[in-house]
Amino acid sequence: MEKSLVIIKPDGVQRGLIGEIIGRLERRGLRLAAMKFMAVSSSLAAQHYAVHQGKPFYAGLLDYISSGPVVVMAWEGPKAIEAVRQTMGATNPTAAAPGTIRADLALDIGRNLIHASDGPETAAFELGLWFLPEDLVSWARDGERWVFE
Ligand code: IDP
Ligand code: MG
Repeated sequence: MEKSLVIIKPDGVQRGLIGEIIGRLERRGLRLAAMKFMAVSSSLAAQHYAVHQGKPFYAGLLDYISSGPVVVMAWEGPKAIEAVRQTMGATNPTAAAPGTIRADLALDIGRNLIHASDGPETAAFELGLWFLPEDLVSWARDGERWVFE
């Protein structure tokens, strides 16, 4: 089953939106496979966002992601990567579709609450960066056949 690496960024934690964000992913039907609450070191932040090195917002982005604790999760399901990106909404909250996490709960591109993997290769890299293989729990929910065909 496809997995996506999702982070509730420090603004989501500080604003008390952990439950709201998890609730949206849970209600969508995605299945939680791993979760931890942690501080982000500057070296982990740099590895996670290495792809953005050199961009004007890079330094601010590293400060932002390591400015407070985060919730890091793996969510799985059919087309989980695409499904989470859709539920999350576009990078800039004011360009995100209404009904998405970013449009409904955020305003600024630099305070957009949540990270999610953007493709299968990114997901594999990010899951390996944030979790050990044994952190990923293999399980099935009762009643899952009513969500996964
Ligand atoms: P994504 O989070 O939707 O995948 P990316 O383009 O991968 O968006 O950018 C990573 C993160 O960098 C964004 O979520 C946002 O926090 C930050 N970011 C992207 N573009 C800007 C910008 O123009 N100004 C400030 N922060 C930005
Ligand atoms: Mg991205």
